Amino acid sequence: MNSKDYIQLEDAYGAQNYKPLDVVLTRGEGIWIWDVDGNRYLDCLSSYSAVNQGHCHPKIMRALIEQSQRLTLTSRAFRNDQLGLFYEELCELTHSHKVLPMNSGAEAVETVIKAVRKWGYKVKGVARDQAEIIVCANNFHGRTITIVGFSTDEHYREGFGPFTPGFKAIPFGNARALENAISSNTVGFLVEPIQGEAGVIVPPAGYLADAKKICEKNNVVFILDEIQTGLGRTGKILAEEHDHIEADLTLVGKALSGGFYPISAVLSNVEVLGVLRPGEHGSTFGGNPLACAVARMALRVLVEEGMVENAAKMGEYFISQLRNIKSRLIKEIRGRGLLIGVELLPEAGGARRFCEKLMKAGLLCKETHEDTIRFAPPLVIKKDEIDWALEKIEPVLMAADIC
Ligand code: IF1
Repeated sequence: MNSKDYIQLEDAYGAQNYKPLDVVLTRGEGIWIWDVDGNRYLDCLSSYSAVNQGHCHPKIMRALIEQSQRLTLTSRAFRNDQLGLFYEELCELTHSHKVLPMNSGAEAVETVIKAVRKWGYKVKGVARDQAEIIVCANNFHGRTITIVGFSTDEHYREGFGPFTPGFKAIPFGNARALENAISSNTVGFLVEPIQGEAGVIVPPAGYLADAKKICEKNNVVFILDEIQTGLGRTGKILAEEHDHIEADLTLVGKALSGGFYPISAVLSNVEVLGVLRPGEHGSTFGGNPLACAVARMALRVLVEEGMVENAAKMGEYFISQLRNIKSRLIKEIRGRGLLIGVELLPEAGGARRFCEKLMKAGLLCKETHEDTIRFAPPLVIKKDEIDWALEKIEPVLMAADIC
């Protein structure tokens, strides 16, 4: 079978909830992935930052295989020998005190919504069913009904109502707007340190620190969604470190397993998670031994192999070199570490075509919000590999004929 055969099969049987590039991948190693026709590509998406450690990292693979031959799932009706060690190692790395493990990023977001509402009623004294959570315009926190209900992007909401009440959206990056939006019913402020899906929108310096101060002053829980920005992506373990702050609650996922297995977690620096009593929240697979064993190794290689420092160094280099490309199509280049967005001017006709051209040149990336190309390679990328990528990117961005 060749690519065309696989595509036909997928289209014949699959729901059409994605419009993927027509590349059929079959093998991955580090920053490289191969399609079924033997073509090699540099992965500049890292599965939206779930493969920070590089594809099929041998040590994480070994941890998966070894644990899968011992014990995979016990349910939380019983304990297992991986969970406590995972908690301890994750808390040490992120300066957290409590962990609640889940599976997908959206489940971690739903968990934090439940916990912070319950904290509002039990601790802050908000009247029953009146709790309010502030979010930012152009947010992306997942795809459940509650989460898309507080999205400001019609594309994610259309046809899925009615939605969950109790959310208020404010402009991203504006601390004053946060202060003005807080009421006596406000229990939490949920925000991404950098808005990934919105187009790699980096807030003004000090915004997160100001937001944290405003939350502290108003007894509001400050929640950072680091599912995409966390675990080294921006050149720090957590993106909050750029503002020298610690969120009250932090969400991690994606690269928590290096792309081997769905695992996410809610990390707490205050006793918000303490309001959840036995039986009030959970999931079948949350905190299973296989996920925990994989996550423990994924975190270990991230640190032991210097991936976070590499992301900082290589990200700085990648951004500086992109900024040297004198293409009249580029509106702005944004990012931190290896989370980079190249926004094109409207006259470029949308970023998708550039991603298709880059695919033909051997580089896989993804457009976001029409005009922005996201570059987010695995954190193990080396300088000469970035140079290789730039040799493909420059001609595509300089090509006048693409318009
Ligand atoms: C898709 C992008 C989309 C996230 C943040 C929570 C979640 C995500 C900051 C939910 C997930 C993924 C979902 C995936 C594509 C990708 C994505 F933002 F990364 F680009 F969709 F907008 N918080 N983002 O980025 O985590 O439940 O997916 O594990 O849905 O196609 P999840």
